[in-house]
Formats: sequence, structure tokens, C-alpha cells
Amino acid sequence: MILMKDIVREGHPVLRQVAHEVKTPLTEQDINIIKEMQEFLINSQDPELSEKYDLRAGVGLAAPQINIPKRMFVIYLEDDDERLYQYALVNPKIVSHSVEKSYLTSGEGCLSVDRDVPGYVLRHARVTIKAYDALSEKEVKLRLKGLPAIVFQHELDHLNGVMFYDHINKENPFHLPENAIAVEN
Ligand code: LHY
Ligand code: NI
Repeated sequence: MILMKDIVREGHPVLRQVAHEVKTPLTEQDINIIKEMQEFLINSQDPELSEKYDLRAGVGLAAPQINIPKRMFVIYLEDDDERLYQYALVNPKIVSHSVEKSYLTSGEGCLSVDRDVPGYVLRHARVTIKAYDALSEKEVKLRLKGLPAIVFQHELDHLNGVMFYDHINKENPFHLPENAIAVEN
């Protein structure tokens, strides 16, 4: 079972590495890693289990965050309409995206960052993704917007050694371009 002590924190070199492509279909070992990562997110959102194991609630987790430099991540998130976004994506790629940007009004955080970093993180408002989906064991094409699109881009960044605060404007952390879409979470 993955616990907070297993999640590497900023300063660890794996978080700055470009993660390796993964061979598909997955090995049993890779499937197990993905299952553990999904279990972590589900437990972290469960009031009793998160308290019992002292887990910080999360909606996304990338393999490099548990010191596995492979291109895979999991997302487990319910949106306002109670739609569940549950994905275990391998070798994900953005194949197209909107010109329009969006940002989380509360800023972003990260399970690998134990401090508050103020500022807006501008993301593509809409993305089209291709990936191997470990749940269906198929190549999938997804279109995401709103919070799921933001979480996807945050996790994809982890596969490329990028942290959310790399995107924050240094002179003016709360600077917004015209027409950026505000996303609440
Ligand atoms: N998890 C964050 C979490 O709280 C992801 C996230 C994404 C937070 C966007 C806020 C905005 O679930 C991670 O840090 N995973 O990498
Ligand atoms: Ni993160």
C-alpha cells in the first residue's frame, strides 16, 4: 500500500527526469504499480482511510512521484455533475489543444510539494489526448476540459520533469491573460 512516506518530495531528482516510455500491453508488475496508485487516490479521498493512514487527498498521481520513472499516471476525480473521471493512462500525448487557456482559481498544489505556492497556473482549456488506457487495455482518445483537463496536464508535466510552479509568472504570479477561463475546484 502506498503511503505519504512513499511519495517523493521536491528536491528529489526523479521529479526532474523525463520518464521512460512503457511497453504495452503492460507487464504484471506495471499493472500492479497502477493498481496501487489507484488505490492510493481512492483511499486518500475516503474520510476514514485518509485519517487512519494520514493521507493527503489527491485526484492525480504520476509514477515518478513514487520514484518510478515511467510514463504512466492515474486520475480519480468526480466533477460537479458527479461524473467520475477514472483513468490509468500510459504513454499519454496531447494531440491537439485549444488556444484558450484556463486556470484553477485556488492555484495548484502537488502531493510532492509540502508548501503553498501562490499564483495561477495557465493550462490549455481543452485538450485531446491519446494514450494507452490500462483499465480498458486499449489505445484511447479523450477530450477533456475544466478540472479534468487541468489535472491531466499537471500529471503529464510530471512525466516530463516539470513542476506546476514552473508555469507561474515570476514578476506577477497572479497575472492573467485576457479571456482565460476560471475553473473552481
Ligand atoms: N496531485 C494533485 C492533487 O491534489 C494534483 C493537482 C492537480 C492538484 C491540479 C491541484 C491542481 O491531487 C498531484 O500533485 N499529483 O501530481
Ligand atoms: Ni503533482
